[in-house]
Amino acid sequence: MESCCAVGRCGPRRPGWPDRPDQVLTSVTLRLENNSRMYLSTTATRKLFAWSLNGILLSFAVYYAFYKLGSQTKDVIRLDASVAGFSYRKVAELRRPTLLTSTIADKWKASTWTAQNLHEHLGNVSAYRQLGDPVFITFHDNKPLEPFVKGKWSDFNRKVNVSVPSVFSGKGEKERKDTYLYFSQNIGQLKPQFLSDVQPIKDLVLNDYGVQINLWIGRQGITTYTHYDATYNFFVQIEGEKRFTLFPPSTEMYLYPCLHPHYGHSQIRNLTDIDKTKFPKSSSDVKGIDVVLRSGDMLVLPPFWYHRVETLKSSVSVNVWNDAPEYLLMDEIYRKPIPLELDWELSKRALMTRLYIHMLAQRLELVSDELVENLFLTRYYPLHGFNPKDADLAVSSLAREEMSDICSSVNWNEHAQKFSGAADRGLREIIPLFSKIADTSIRILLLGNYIEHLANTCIGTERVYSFLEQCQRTGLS
Ligand SMILES: O=C(O)CCC(=O)C(=O)O
Repeated sequence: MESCCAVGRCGPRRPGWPDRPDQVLTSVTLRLENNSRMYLSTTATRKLFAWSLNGILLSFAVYYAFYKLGSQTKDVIRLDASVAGFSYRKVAELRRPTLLTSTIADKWKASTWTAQNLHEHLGNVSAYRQLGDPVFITFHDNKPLEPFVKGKWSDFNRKVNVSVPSVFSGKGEKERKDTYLYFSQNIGQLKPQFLSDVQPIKDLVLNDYGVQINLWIGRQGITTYTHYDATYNFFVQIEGEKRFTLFPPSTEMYLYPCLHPHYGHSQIRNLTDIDKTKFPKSSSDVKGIDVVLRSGDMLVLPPFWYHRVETLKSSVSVNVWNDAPEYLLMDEIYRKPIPLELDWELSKRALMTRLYIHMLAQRLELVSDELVENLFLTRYYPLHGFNPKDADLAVSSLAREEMSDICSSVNWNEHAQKFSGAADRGLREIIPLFSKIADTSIRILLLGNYIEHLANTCIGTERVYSFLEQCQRTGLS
């Protein structure tokens, strides 16, 4: 059976951007400084960078500088991007959040965008609207909602047609003070002029696939909730101010399941005062790194870093997403066949899936029981098991009985002997791909997504919760 990609994969999906300029690589010459005024940019160092064309030496120096600065300050690293030979790619590939000034975006016509001139060029825009709540979690348009979720799309997203000044004033179709409007759109879908206003851009285009440029317009108070993206992100503040709060991929964020419209986002609403009964694996607060972006600043945000973004002053921003290599790897993994047949009876499919997950974890030197327990307790339990009366998920009692019967009646050893050959053939295809994901936290995150995908594809959306619940209750080994 070929696996399909019904489940959200490595992070909020991005539609492709059709017109991509070619990329050009430049050698690296950097001037580094950080908030606390610790300079690496002594004259000697700069001369060394400027004179030397030795890539290895330069890379070593840059790595060393990031290591030194990163270990001595909690602040994000700051660099001046105007130095000759500066490379956006090198900085992005170091995967450390970095704030750049004097960037290529200073040359954009877009750097002169204001609410007024954008209004003249854009006319009315289709903005997301929320009443009473400035925190935006999803930006989806009319995607079919999985049967797994109790809500309707209207609970998650509403859009209204408004002018740019209305987006800033919050006065959309209703004159309510607590109306929050947020405009976020792929620039490729706007008039061609918008793309020409963000030229030159080739230095920010790292791949010849999966690149998207977006425009964000919103008023003070609007907040994009904590989530990760499977993309390198060059985020340019054109007007106003935004505060990014950043968390490394190793942070336990209690993500929404992949089948939930909020997937890729944290379920924890208040990271500074965490409810330990609902989210027991967290410490009582999770401290992020705050970075304030002002007009002309560019944040280089690495893939899989969690970020929460608050608009401090009414804001216009443009960003460039480039799919991370992990995104491509997962694409390849999701296309590999899963070694079972969909016309097998349910119990056989469930047992095979369970065995497959167990062997997959083992081959990646992880303890399968811990992996599945963690997946269930962090993504699923808080949404349903914690408070079934107020639950967000549609979990049927029939599915729970079915899964409980299957898992309690089986002789695992006999089953494992029978199917391990087939499982082994499937795993030989995907283990080398998972092994290429160097960062352990990212690998475990994406493995969790893949396990959800296996359960969804092989056993059915409405049984995913009960399947994982039973696996964590009975264990897999
Ligand atoms: O600016 C925002 O509100 C959100 C930006 C964001 O999440 C991103 O660029 O990935």
